[in-house]
Amino acid sequence: MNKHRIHRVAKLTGLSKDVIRVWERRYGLVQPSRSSNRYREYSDEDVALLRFVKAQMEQGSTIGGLATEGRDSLVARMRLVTPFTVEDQKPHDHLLDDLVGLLEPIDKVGFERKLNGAVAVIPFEEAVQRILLPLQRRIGELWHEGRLGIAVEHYVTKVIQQKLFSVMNQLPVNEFGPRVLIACPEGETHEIGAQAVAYTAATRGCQVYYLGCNLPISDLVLFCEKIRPDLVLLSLTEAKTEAAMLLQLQELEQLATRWPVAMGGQGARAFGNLLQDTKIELLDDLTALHSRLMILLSMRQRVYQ
Ligand code: B12
Repeated sequence: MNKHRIHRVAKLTGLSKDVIRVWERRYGLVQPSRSSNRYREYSDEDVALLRFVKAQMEQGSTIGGLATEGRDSLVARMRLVTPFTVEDQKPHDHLLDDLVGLLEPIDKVGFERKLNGAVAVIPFEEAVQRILLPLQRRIGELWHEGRLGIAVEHYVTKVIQQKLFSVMNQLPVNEFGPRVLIACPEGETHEIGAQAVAYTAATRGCQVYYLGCNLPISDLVLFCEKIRPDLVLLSLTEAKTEAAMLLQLQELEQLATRWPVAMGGQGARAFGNLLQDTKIELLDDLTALHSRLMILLSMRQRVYQ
């Protein structure tokens, strides 16, 4: 996860450096760690929390009241109400142009330095939306147009995947979180959509079982019997023929009689009409996923209260 110095936190939140320091001293909602040279270092969650506190105050809350509520409760509330904003999703087009320019001929050091530098200075969730997913689309399109070799495409795809996994692996495992299984059905080899879904579910406090791409439905069923998931999320990027989709839906309908199943991705959206008559939910995008996960999490909270 990224660490941000106070001047960047001020830029990202719209709060002055003085206000951030005073809130730390008086209210302790955000307690930055210190770098080896004693600079304050704030996590992505700290930045998100400060943004949330600022928004709450603009709607009439006081900092004293919010501080009394406490960090844990505020973080829980923040997760319930903060979906992706439009601003968070705007691709970083200039950066993408620069990155693509460093690929032919390949300049590994230049490419990774530029990408790492850009990802490190904004909250990671925003970097996923504005840099990593658009980069995957851009690179894929260049490959499809025959303007980029498969080896270079694979290199960039792996860099993107490593980033998503390394951040996911740093998240604490929430043993009480809902069990969410994520995969791409057999035949689907576009993986990044599923990974973005896994990352989103993990950051919302779910226990994520990520099974990757090309998973036969029969094996998915066997695995569900072992882990009894609270939700199965399937990602479909490629639109199959209608006949192939109908066959796959038949199998998935069986699964959906036992566990909640939802699908997303452009391949699933293309067959929204077929999904309408099934038990399988269609989730349009990551914002819809966020809302769906919030329902799941609030049901879970009620069970444990
Ligand atoms: C990147 C890409 C590739 C990469 C895949 C890298 C990888 N390992 O994943 C490479 C270059 C290898 C590739 C290859 C192929 N590709 Co390709 N590829 C693309 C491309 C450019 C982007 C797809 C993508 O990854 N998008 C990034 C994700 C993050 O965005 P997204 O798909 O929109 O997903 C978002 C939402 O839909 C949502 N979401 C996704 N899943 C889910 C699930 C849930 C539950 C929820 C809630 C949300 C959700 O979240 C995402 C983030 O917002 C598309 C064209 C395009 N511009 O879309 C073609 C495309 C998907 N590919 C296509 C094809 C045909 C292929 C090949 C089969 C071509 C071939 N003949 O060999 C191969 C085989 C696949 C493979 N992996 O080898 C076609 C599919 C056509 C169709 N019938 O639908 C497309 C549409 C290109 C085209 N215009 O023809 N491809």
